[in-house]
Amino acid sequence: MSFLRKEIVNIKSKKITIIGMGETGTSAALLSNHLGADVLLSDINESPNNSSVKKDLLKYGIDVEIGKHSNDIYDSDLWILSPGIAQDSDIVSKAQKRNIDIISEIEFASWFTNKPIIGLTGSNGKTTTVNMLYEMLKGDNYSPILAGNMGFAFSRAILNDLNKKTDDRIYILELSSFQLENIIHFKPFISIILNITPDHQDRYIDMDAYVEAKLNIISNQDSKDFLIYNSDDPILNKRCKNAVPKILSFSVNNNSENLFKIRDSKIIEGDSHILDLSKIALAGKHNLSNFLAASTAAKILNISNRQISETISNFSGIEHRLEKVVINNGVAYYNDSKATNIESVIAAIQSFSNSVILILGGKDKDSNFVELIPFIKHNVKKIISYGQASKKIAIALRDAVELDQVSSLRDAVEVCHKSAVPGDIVLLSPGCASFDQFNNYEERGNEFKKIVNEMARA
Ligand code: UMA
Ligand code: ADP
Repeated sequence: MSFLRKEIVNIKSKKITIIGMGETGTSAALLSNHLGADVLLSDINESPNNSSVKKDLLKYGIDVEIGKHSNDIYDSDLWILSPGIAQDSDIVSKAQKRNIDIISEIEFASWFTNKPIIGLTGSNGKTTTVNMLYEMLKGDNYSPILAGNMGFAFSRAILNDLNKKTDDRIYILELSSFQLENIIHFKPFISIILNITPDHQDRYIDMDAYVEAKLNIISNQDSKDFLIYNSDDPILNKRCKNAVPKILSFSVNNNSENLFKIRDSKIIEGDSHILDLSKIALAGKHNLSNFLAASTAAKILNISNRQISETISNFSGIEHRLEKVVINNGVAYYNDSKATNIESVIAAIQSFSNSVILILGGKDKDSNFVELIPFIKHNVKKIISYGQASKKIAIALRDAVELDQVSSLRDAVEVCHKSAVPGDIVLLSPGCASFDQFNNYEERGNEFKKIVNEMARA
């Protein structure tokens, strides 16, 4: 059995193994079971949550194993791999040796729709920008659905749409590099690449491998499709210029080739004045870049300039991304828990002109914290490092700025509270993953907000 030609893909009665039982695996299991496949869902972890999901899935007749990957996983025509499972893991190598076709869940779900797909990737700004685009598209002509890395699996969206009349459906997919590994046919009508800067270097052999995974987004596009890319990004500039699809770029620098231009502190499109930069609801040059990306895609889809400018002036951001928590004694506290790599920390620092006390730390992703030095010199007066990466951060930055090393997030906030004076910004922009002390970045951001609000009330 081969899945290499999309027109002959038929999964009825095929044996499908799905590895990982999070949102991705569970949704892929429900979709493939619904379409008549013989499914085995396997997860190494026997958590209470997995036990409860297993109970639910058994009701659908889906075979589930938890707490192990048994040899049954290799008795399969096709593997769907959750994004958290690395290509070089033992089970993947064994499946490859047995010539089992391995695909990502995004690839899998895309087999079951002919509706247009907008695929968006990048190292930073994905969730923010897909939400901006969603706001621009919802209206009379389109019925957009957001799915992918933002937390709602594409398979779940496809399953919900089966047997529904959805003529105006358009899927807006947020895609991580992990989800773009193991792509065979996946072909967005519009692909958007926001930026490529180092991230997930603990997973990839080198930066090139990470870049290649991201660029898989355009690998099946043809000359009728579109690619929108950030021409301010040196890697993208080099790699996208000669791509096969129709190319549109965006830039926060006044680039004459772009659909949207920045001129005299205004966003301009052709002869139309879209908006004064001062009217943009979200702070930071990085968010202007995100808006230009979303607006360019909206324009391809004939969205009016009015709808675009209304979205830019009203869109107030997403939780855990430079989110203002409280002003306490003249000190503003910001939760940027989703800043899990160096570039997003730089974007956060550059969004403020006031003095910043910066909390960095968490689980290191093999990042080079020294890259922060030119930026912290600008307006960061103190750094508090905490968690597993605290020592590595301290070694990298202690000669450049006053730095305190603590163990927990609570300790870090307490030090900030004591050190800050009116006019300062206290910024949690950790530059690391959360998994050393929290289940995810949301939990870390919520804990930060809880501590900060407690202190404000005390
Ligand atoms: N597992 C195994 N065997 C292994 C390794 C793991 O069974 O050898 C199991 C784990 O026990 C766990 C499951 O696999 O139960 C986890 O799968 P997963 O990590 O792929 O998690 P999902 O819950 O399916 O979430 C994934 C994305 N996670 C990752 O890419 C790590 C979610 O992105 C995404 O929202 C979701 O699919 C829906 O599409 C999160 C993320 O951190 C937010 N993404 C990274 C980022 O944004 O930087 C890429
Ligand atoms: P992603 O989904 O790619 O992780 P998010 O929109 O969730 O992106 O934002 C993650 C972090 O990156 C936040 O700290 C946010 O402030 C920052 N950020 C958003 N857009 C950009 C950008 N274009 N460049 C750099 N950092 C950005």
